[in-house]
Amino acid sequence: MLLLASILFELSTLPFTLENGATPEKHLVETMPGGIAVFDYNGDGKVDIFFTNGAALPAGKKFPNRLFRNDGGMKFTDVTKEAGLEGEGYSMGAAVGDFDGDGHLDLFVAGMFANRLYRNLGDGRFADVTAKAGIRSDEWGVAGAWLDADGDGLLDLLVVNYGKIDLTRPRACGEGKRVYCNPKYYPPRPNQFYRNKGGGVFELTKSLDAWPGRGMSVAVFDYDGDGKLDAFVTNDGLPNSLFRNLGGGKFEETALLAGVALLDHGQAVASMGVDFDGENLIVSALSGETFPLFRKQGKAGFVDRTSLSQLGRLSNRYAGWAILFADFDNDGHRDIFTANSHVDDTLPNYRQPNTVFRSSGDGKFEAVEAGMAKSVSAHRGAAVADFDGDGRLDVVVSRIGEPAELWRNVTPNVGAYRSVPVTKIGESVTVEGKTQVFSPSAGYASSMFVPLHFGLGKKPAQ
Ligand SMILES: [Ca+2]
Ligand SMILES: [Ca+2]
Ligand SMILES: [Ca+2]
Ligand SMILES: [Ca+2]
Repeated sequence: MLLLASILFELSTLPFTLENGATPEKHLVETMPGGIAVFDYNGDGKVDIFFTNGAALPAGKKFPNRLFRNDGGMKFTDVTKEAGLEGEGYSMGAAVGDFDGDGHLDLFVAGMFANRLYRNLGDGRFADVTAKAGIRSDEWGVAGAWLDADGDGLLDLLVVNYGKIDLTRPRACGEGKRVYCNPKYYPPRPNQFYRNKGGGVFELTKSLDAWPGRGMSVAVFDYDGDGKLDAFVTNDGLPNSLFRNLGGGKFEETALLAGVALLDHGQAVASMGVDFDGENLIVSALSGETFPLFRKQGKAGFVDRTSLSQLGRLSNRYAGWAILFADFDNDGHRDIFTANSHVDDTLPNYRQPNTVFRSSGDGKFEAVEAGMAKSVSAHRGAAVADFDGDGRLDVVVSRIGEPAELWRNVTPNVGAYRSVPVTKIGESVTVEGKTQVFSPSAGYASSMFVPLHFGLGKKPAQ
C-alpha cells in the first residue's frame, strides 16, 4: 500500500489587494466581495487569474478588477490594462464561458448594479459587450454561471442576485458600536436567467422570477440524471434553491424535495460558497453553523451527511466563503479547501486561517494543517488550478486588505494524475472508471475553466 505524505502548501502572494470600500455606515456589500476566475485567457496552456474588486461606497472610485497572466514557474504579470478588464462599479463574482463559440473564453463579471460581459477578442484584449448583449445592471449581482439550459448549443447565463439594498439610506445596526446588519433587512430578490439568442444577444427571461432568495453562489450539475444541467444556488439565511432544468429555458425549484434546501435540523444557515464533486454537495456557512454536506442518494436527491462525514465537527469554528473540492494528494479522493473569515469585522475571530480537510476515502474527512496557519486573514474567494503544471493542484485566494494568496502545492509523494482539457460545460470525462462532469461554477462567486484533474492514487511511472 502506498503511504501518502500529508498535504502541504507553500505560501506566496500576488500584488492584488481586495478593496471592499469599507465605510462607517457598514453597507453589507462590504463583507461580500472577492470572487475569482481562473482560465487560460490567451490560449498558451497556462492558467491565468482574474480577480474581482470593489469600489468606494456609496458610489465612487472603482478599485480595478485585475487580470494576471501566468508566465510559468509561478510567475504572473498584471495585464489588466492591456486586456481592458479594469471594469466599473462594485464587482463581486465572475463566470467564464465561450458564449459566442469562437474558441476564446469570455468573461461575465457580476456586481452590485454593475454586471458586465466581456468578449475575448483572442489577441489578449477583451471588449465590453454588455450593452449589445442586453445584460442589465439593476440588481445586486453576486455570482454568475454559464450553462446551455435550453439545449440549442449556445451558453445561457444565470445571474445570482442577493437582496434589495439602498445605499443612500443605510440602516444602523448594533448597540454601542455599528455592525453589519442581519441579512434579513435585505429583502430577497429573484435570480436572472438570460437566454442566449445567438449573435451576441441575450434575452432576459422570467424563468426564475417565482423564487426570490438572497443568492451568493451557484453550482451547475445534472442532479437528476435527465441529461439537462440544473443549478444550485446558496441563499444567505434562507433555504437554498435548486433549479431543476425542465428544458426550453424553464426551471422548477426543487431544493426542499431534493433534500438540499436545509440541513436536517431545519434551520436555514448563512450559505455562501458551494461545490459539487459528482456525489457530494458542500456549502460554506458561518462559525457555529457547520458547513453542510449533502450526499447524493439516487436520482431524487440528497441526504444530510454533515455530521457523518465529520465536516460538521471540523468546520464548526470557521466561517467559510469559498469551499472547493480538489484532490490535493492525487490519491483518488477529493479533499476540501475552504477560504475562511467571519462576516463581522468587530469580532475577535474575524480573521481566520483557511482549512484543508483531507478525504479519508470512506466518505469522511480529517483536518490537515497543510501550511494554512501561516495566514490568518479576511479570506474570501478562492480557485483551484495547477498553476505551475507539476500535477499538483494549487490554490489562489483573495483577501480583504491584503495581497492575494498563492498556495503552491508541494505535497511530497503524490499519486499519479491525469489532466484532461475540456471545452464544453457539462462535458463528461471518464478516466480509469472515474467520471467527472465539467462545470466552472464553484466556490464563492468564482469560476474555474481549467482541465479536469484526476488523482489516480498510485505511484507515478518512473
Ligand atoms: Ca494563459
Ligand atoms: Ca468567445
Ligand atoms: Ca485526496
Ligand atoms: Ca501545481
